[in-house]
Amino acid sequence: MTYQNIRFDVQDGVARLTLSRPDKLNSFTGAMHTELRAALDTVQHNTAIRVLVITGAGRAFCAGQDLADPEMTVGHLQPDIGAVVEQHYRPLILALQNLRVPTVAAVNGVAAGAGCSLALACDLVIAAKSATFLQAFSKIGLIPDTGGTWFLPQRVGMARAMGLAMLADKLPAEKAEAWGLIWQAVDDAELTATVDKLAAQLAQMPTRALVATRLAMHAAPNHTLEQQLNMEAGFMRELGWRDDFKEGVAAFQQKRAPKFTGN
Ligand code: T3D
Repeated sequence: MTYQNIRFDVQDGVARLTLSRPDKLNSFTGAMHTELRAALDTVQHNTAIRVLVITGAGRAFCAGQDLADPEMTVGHLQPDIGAVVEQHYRPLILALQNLRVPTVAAVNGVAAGAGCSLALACDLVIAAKSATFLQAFSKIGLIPDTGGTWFLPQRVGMARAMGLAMLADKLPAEKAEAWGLIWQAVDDAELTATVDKLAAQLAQMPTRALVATRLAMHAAPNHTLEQQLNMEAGFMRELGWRDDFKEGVAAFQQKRAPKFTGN
């Protein structure tokens, strides 16, 4: 597929997806969603890929839904926003949640609305210190979608999630780090190097274990302790048969660095 609204490249096991409508702060259009789906499908099926990095072109990460995109409305007089969410945003977040590789959001600038939710749907969020996180939804009479009502309270607790969602104040990256919304805020000039190093590290790690960690962590809030212990046992059983477990133990015993393959 030829991409017009994103850039997508793969190198050394790292897939980089750049939202690329910088003049509109990389806001989502129907065309961009189509391209995102294609890129995520490539990541899911190309076993050479071991990590996905998502970032934005220009000064923003993503300003959420393009509020001027006619393609995103279903029906002309009364747009069915629920249908837009079901057709575009729901599949996007489920694809990320079920992706077979770890994901990193490199938040280079403002992440607003569904753009903020997109970042929070990634396993690790690294932001430039000048970046901000904005639950823009209440300003236009909507609720945090694209998983926002799920990710926000899990990451920062109910009091902060409610404050962010209702008041729609911009949260600076350093405060987002202090609140546990994101993993790390770094100097703007350090963002690319920090993310490149992290991505290279993740690409050498036992991929299946990282993804099982994501799935188990996110399942926990809806499980009893016993259910969670059962889930952990199931993942441990599956991972214990894998090459990467054998390699990890062998490397430990032979006092050498492991060479994980993601299998
Ligand atoms: O179908 C559905 O609606 C369902 C899905 C909903 C999910 C959602 O994401 S709802 C939330 C949508 N997003 C927003 O409400 C955010 C709107 N944008 C802003 O609040 C601000 O732009 C920012 C806080 C993100 C950044 O502010 P600032 O001052 O740095 O930039 P700016 O001047 O406002 O924007 C620069 C340009 O980008 C400007 O275009 P222009 O005037 O230079 O031609 C602006 O219109 C454009 N832009 C920014 N955000 C959007 C956008 N254009 C379309 N849609 C946007 N979301």
